[in-house]
Amino acid sequence: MRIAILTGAGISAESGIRTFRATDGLWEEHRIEDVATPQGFRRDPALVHRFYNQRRADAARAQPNAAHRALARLARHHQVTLITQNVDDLHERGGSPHVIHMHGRLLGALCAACGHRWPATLVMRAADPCPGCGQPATRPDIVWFGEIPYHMEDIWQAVEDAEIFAAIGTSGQVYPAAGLAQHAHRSGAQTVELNLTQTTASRDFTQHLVGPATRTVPDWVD
Ligand code: BV8
Repeated sequence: MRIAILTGAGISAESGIRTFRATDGLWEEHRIEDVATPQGFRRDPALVHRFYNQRRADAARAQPNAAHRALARLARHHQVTLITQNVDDLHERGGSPHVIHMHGRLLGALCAACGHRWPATLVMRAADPCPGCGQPATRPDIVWFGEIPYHMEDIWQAVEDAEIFAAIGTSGQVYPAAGLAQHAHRSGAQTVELNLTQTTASRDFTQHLVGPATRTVPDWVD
């Protein structure tokens, strides 16, 4: 079977990583414009680095859960394209061999001046010189609002080719990720949503598995 899977913050919630749009979510405490846009970074790079340094520390302490591990098992028996909006590395640590990080990675650094990429250190500062060009223009390798998500051609293609499309733990509020279910549906895939609740994107799915990811994902996989 060719299976395309899109994961969001909900799959890492039970590993102790905060989601974005819950009442105790990250966007309740931080304004998107301040910490997750290129304009915010230009205005106050130190604030943005503090936000991501904290998130890097939180992710380093978290452990993959039963849902991450179940998706790794699925890939042993099927042709799985695992697309995540998450910037943590819990899919990799849960055993998934190939993960497409469409919104970037906490473990990556990017030079805002020349585009060079290198592994992030736990604590980063904008004044850190780029190993490529030497400019003090270090930023997290994260796709912010208004920027183009990574690997979009491969993602659209995998979703179009999939026989099954599953979205796990995502609210379906951020595009283009939120448009993938409809694309899969129109391309003839069976579409399944795994979430704690119904979402604004639920109408794009033919099947709904409601409950915490650590229960619904292993049930669905095994
Ligand atoms: C782009 C940084 C052009 C990473 C993130 C006006 C109208 C329409 C669109 C736009 C518009 N204005 C701007 C846009 C475009 C914009 C957008 O969609 N805005 C929305 C808000 C309207 N999009 C962009 O700017 C994107 N770029 O469009 O470029 C383009 C693109 C392609 C081709 C050409 C041009 C860039 C988007 C990237 C944004 N980056 N953040 C970071 O710091 O982490 S987005 C942010 O939201 C997160 O990164 C995350 O990846 C993303 C999605 O959130 P979710 O993962 O879904 O998390 P959320 O909290 O919302 O939901 C959690 C879900 O889990 C809930 O449903 C909950 O019920 C569930 N859950 C909780 N616990 C569990 C659970 N489920 C199961 N088990 C549990 N235990």
